[in-house]
Amino acid sequence: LRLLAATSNRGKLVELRSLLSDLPIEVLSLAEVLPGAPPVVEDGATFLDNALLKVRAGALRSAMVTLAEDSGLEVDALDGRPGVRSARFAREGATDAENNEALLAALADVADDRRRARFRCVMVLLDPRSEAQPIVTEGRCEGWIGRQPRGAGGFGYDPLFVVEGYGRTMAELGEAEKNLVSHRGKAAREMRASLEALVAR
Ligand code: ITT
Repeated sequence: LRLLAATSNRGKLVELRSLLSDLPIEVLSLAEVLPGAPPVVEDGATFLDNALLKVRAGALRSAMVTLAEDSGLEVDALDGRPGVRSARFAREGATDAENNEALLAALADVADDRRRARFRCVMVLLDPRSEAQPIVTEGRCEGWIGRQPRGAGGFGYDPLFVVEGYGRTMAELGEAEKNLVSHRGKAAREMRASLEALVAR
């Protein structure tokens, strides 16, 4: 099965390829399938809204089975922010380093026991060759926000996100370990049966 992974985020693409590597699926990137396509305006209010915007745009333009996901970090002390704005918390087009800095600044006065947070990932699969509705799965990973970045793995807020029960940041886990505990890993495993059904179709 040829699958379009409708994401412009390099870190997500690497993880999606790894998570699906034991299935007979060729994961193609937006850059490979739709070079030069304009970015999708992600103005939805929820992770699901944005994931649907991305999967529908990808499937419409490519006519391929398409997988998209919208994800982000919810910090309790910030009433769930940055949430759907995680990629642009510091500013539009921010780098991961800028976002991490902005998050540390926003939490500077928040005590250690009030820094609880979670990563969420809403994943959507759409087969434009059928009338079927998009299939939606979700994964979450609980943890808290540290005081300084630690670790060199992963991407985004990984160096600041201390995984519940691990005492290490997401960036201190290896790729396989991150996949086992991450929001994206959980959403992808929940999507497996649907992907296998499409492979068999
Ligand atoms: P696409 O929309 O093209 O997929 P994006 O980076 O804009 O790429 P999102 O709008 O879903 O994707 O924003 C997700 C942001 O949430 C991402 O840029 C990171 O800042 C953060 N994030 C999501 N998953 C993460 C993870 O596994 N580790 C660290 N940060 C993550």
